[in-house]
Amino acid sequence: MTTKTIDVCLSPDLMHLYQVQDRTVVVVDILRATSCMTTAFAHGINSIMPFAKLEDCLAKKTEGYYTAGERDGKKVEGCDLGNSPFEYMNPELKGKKIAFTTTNGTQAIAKSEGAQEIVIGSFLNLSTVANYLRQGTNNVLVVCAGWKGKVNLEDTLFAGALVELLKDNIEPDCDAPLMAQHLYNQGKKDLVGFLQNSSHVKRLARLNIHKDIEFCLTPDQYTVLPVLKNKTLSL
Ligand code: 3SL
Repeated sequence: MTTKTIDVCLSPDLMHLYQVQDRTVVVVDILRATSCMTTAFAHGINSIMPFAKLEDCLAKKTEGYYTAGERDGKKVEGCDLGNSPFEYMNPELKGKKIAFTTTNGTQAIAKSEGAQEIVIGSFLNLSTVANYLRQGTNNVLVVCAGWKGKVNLEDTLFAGALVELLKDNIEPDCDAPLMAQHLYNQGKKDLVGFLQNSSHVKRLARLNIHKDIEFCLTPDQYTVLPVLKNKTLSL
């Protein structure tokens, strides 16, 4: 039996370096898009349609979708929802469809198009993602959403957590997974503290959303695994 491999794309702008057609891609945007998506499904949302462009997202309103929009950390005017995981715990959203666009997370999903399979990862469903990848037959690529093409710590830490959890089953493909794994092992005892000087934590702290940061860095709150099929995420 050949050993499966795991690689990490540290920014969507590096996607041209990776072949995805035979891989399971895990898209991650810890702060906060994929954490919101995980939370939404755990609280009973029916489906999420991710959009790179705001206007495409807003157009879905006429088809009965709730719209969720974030740019530069702030809720987009005219959207029903922003990008705090706590908004997605609202029982009124149960069974509803959401059209979703964010600065980086939904762009990373768009750039992963063509993958054999796309799943959504966050610390909130970390073990569920790891178990799924362990049982699957595909090689894995973790796509970090980063920030406007730049690498960030929090998505890299999540990639490292996956590499660490899968180390007995899936082999690192290159140096990015090894680097991410080292980083995670350094920071795992106190992820919030480890990230205190990171650029996006500082950005979000200016918006006064420490609660979101702490929640998004809490492993294994949920067991859902959102999967993209026909441009729509569902369970
Ligand atoms: O860029 C994104 O996709 C967002 O998750 C960024 S923020 O956390 O809402 O600022």
